[in-house]
Amino acid sequence: MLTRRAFLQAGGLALAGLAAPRRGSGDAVVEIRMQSDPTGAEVWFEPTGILIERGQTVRWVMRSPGNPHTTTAYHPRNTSHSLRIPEGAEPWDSGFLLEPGARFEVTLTVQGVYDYFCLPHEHAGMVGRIVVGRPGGPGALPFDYVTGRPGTAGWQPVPPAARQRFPTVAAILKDRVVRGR
Ligand SMILES: [Cu+2]
Repeated sequence: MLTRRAFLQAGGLALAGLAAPRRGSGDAVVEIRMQSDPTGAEVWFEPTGILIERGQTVRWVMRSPGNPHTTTAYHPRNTSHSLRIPEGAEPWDSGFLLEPGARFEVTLTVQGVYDYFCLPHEHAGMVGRIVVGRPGGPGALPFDYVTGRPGTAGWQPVPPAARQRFPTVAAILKDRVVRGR
């Protein structure tokens, strides 16, 4: 199950965006920044790939003035996108985060691979991948696994520009944190 939490109090267990969660830190919050370069031409999640433990909370934080972003799970309930989170997990969609410092959190309790995107920037390759515990589920399958599969008619394929930007599951398992830039 996945829950949307109220903001945690300042001074809590937030880790710096690039700090890898340590073993046994199952209650720590992992931060992912939504970034853009000064011109707004480049947009990305930082880090883009991360390995966490079951039950950890992920917090996306807006760091991109004037360039709104979302964090949105690959799931048919989110504008008919392909399913790329575990079958037993709830999809999330933050809606637009506008102001620097705006944030959105989910707690991920189902093991597997979670792929997500930014709604306005999916075609610019603004996507990310989270592995919770051990990899598995639809997010661990190739992007074209939906082809010809019953029940997937109408699902939007992951666009080519986005496919190139996902870190591999192997890289996430090896490094725990994969930078976007
Ligand atoms: Cu974006």
